[in-house]
Amino acid sequence: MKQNTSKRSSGYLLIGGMIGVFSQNAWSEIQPYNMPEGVTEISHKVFDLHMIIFYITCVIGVLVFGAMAISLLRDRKSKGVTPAKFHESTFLEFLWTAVPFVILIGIAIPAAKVLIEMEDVSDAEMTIKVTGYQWLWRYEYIDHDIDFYSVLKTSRDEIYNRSEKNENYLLEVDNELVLPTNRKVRILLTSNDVLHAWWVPDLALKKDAIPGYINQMWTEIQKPGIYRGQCAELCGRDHGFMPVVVRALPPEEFDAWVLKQGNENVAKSEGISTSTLQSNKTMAETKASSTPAKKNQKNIAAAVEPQTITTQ
Ligand SMILES: [Cu+2]
Repeated sequence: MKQNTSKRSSGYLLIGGMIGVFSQNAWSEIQPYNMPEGVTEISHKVFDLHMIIFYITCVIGVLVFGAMAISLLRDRKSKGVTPAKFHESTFLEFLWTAVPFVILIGIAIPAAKVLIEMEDVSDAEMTIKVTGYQWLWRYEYIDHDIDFYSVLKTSRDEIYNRSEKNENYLLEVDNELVLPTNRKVRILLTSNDVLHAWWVPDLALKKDAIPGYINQMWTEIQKPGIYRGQCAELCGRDHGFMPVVVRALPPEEFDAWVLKQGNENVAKSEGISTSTLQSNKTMAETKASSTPAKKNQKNIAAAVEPQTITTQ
């Protein structure tokens, strides 16, 4: 009996040691594969929730599979163990209903708090309307009269392996969504054709863009930088070719950018809205052509900003 206890405690020590070594050395290696912590208060909260729930599931996993392993080894038939005979144990039934219920409530309370906070778009300092198109995004700065389209910048040569793929392959656009840091920005989200989803992991923002319906979300970025995302709703052939790129600038730089854009973009966008629709039509018509993607890329790019085509 004494031997058994010492065996058991050395086993616990081994497991504890393994967990300790793992958490110190491997954590930094695993982190890139984990959910990003992000650059907003909400994204940090989402990350913390994710980790808490991950640890809870780890503990449950260890307990359940540990109990199974122990009983498989210790109480096996070959050892002459006779099964316990109990039926309709009220206490056990109460226990295995109550314990998961308590765990779920324990998870639901902090999760609901974060969800409510995520949905609270009140007191936003500025509003941006995002519209999904097959296969590009349109950004309208409601308070600043800025309006532009954002199209994939990766060249078709890279896509078809005719040239080396760059670091931001399929995650780069001609016109980035420029946002200020430390300002609450409300984002209205809709679509012009099919379901899309606007997703930027570092901002913990991901919502469907639904035609005929306006979704809303908000963000307040804490750190200047470039944050990349993608369309996250299968929206047709070029679903993988409509990335989202957000450039977060400090407030002063953002204000300077707004001044610079000014009326120039308003004038530009008025000419674009009809030509983009035409280009989408052309895209559908050219589906059967031999290099449709290349042709379509040209069409969209031409519609958006003829002078910036350098990708072909
Ligand atoms: Cu899409």
